[in-house]
Amino acid sequence: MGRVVVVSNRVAVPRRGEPAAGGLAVALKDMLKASGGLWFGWSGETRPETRPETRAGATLEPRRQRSAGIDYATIDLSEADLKGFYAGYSNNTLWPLFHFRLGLMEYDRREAASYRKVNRDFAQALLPLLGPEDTIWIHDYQLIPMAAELRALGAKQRIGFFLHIPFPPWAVLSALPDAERLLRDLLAYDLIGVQTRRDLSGMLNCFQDGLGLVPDATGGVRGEVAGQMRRAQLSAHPIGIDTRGFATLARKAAYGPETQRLAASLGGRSLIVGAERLDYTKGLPHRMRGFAALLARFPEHLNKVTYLQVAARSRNEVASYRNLRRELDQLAGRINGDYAEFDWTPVRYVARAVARDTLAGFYRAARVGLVTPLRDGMNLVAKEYVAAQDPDDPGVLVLSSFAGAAESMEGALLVNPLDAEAVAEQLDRALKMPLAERRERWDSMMRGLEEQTATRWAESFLAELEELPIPEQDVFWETPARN
Ligand code: GDG
Repeated sequence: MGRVVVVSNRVAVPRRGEPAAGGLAVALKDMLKASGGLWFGWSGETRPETRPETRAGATLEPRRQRSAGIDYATIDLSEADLKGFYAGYSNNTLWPLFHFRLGLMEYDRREAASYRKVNRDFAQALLPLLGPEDTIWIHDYQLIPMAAELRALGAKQRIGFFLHIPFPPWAVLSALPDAERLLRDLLAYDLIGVQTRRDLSGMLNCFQDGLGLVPDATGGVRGEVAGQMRRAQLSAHPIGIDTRGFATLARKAAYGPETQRLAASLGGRSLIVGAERLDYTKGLPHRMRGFAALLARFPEHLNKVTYLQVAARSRNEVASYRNLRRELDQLAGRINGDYAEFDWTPVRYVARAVARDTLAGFYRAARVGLVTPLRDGMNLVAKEYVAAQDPDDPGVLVLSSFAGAAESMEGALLVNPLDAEAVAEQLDRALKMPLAERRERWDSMMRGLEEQTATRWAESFLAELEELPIPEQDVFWETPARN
């Protein structure tokens, strides 16, 4: 039996004294520990351009570390790579495109070349660390071409890919000048996992309309990549959280000093909570306008409700993120200017991250979780909010129908985040919802979350990958003489 080798753009090697990581990292680490696996990716550090390994054609030597039973191998990126591959093509081209935001997408051929170069660097650095029986699991939009690069170098192992963000249909994807190449890159994987049925249909539509590949009866597509005919299986594997662990964290945090201070400061008012990275896909300005519409249309909530928005700063190197920050600063200021009383501030806007347990306590203290992204692969905040509730007196989740989570969280009040009046109506409904209905809705969502955990997600993806028929090339790996 080989190991599982996880590849992700960022690898967070745990340092002593650091707080416990989020559910996804925990699930992956448990799985890696069990398989004696390896985690490979970018260290988060940059290296000077003058170092010899920065020269074209030179293979990067990964830094090896072992921590808590897991092997880590990381490489540094140059400043130029960081700009072209990461800030440029990954976050300023693919991220807006995959979230259906064509107006924000920028394209630059040099950045596209940098994206490909870094994927090749990753493949070259990983290849010598691989054994023939290993199963490789590559994550997310930054690394789509990595399997094609590994195949071009001769890798025959099973390689799976999981996309954490949405996948748009061809009508949207075709705006990308490299769209066909990117689709072809995907064919180098044995299994492509997406979050939802909606993403799956987007991807199948792209293969069909973009490459003319008709999916077979079991949801696979067959096509040529790196000089080989390959078949990629496509399937939806919705990600979950460590539901029990998060519920425990929230229960404990409720007695912690931060949650106690928050509760005392509310003066008996209901709390609406939102928490995410400060990202334009999360619909923060629309959400603030929805909250303002609640105060305008339903004056009975004036001085009775407080909206706390935690917005952890993110990707400050990209201009659209800096613009968003300015817009939110203004909006929060204006809503408070319009509606505040000398003893009540309707919007509390915190533009930085809070500790994970503090956040869990805040979720539990909130009567409403307001999660209204304009597009989202899944959205774990929605799941965490539900897991954090007090079963005897649970709050209500108001959720965007454009979050992947909406496919499986039927107990939420679904809303189109672009319609401020609709957000206001659902907030009003949530704030007035009787206990019996809150319990019923919460029970149904919590049952789903207990089944669909992060661990189950990782297990089901890997089980499907490992059950796929071994491609013929694997035989050649064992006996290269036959080639
Ligand atoms: C991508 C996809 C998909 C937020 N604020 C703070 C904080 N958070 C934590 C949340 C949650 C995580 O960050 C955010 O996860 P999401 O799933 O909501 O969103 P993305 O970061 O965009 O993740 C997404 C996910 O991948 C997994 O596949 O669901 O659709 O876009 O865990 O709690 N954590 C702390 N302080 C904060 O202020 N400590």
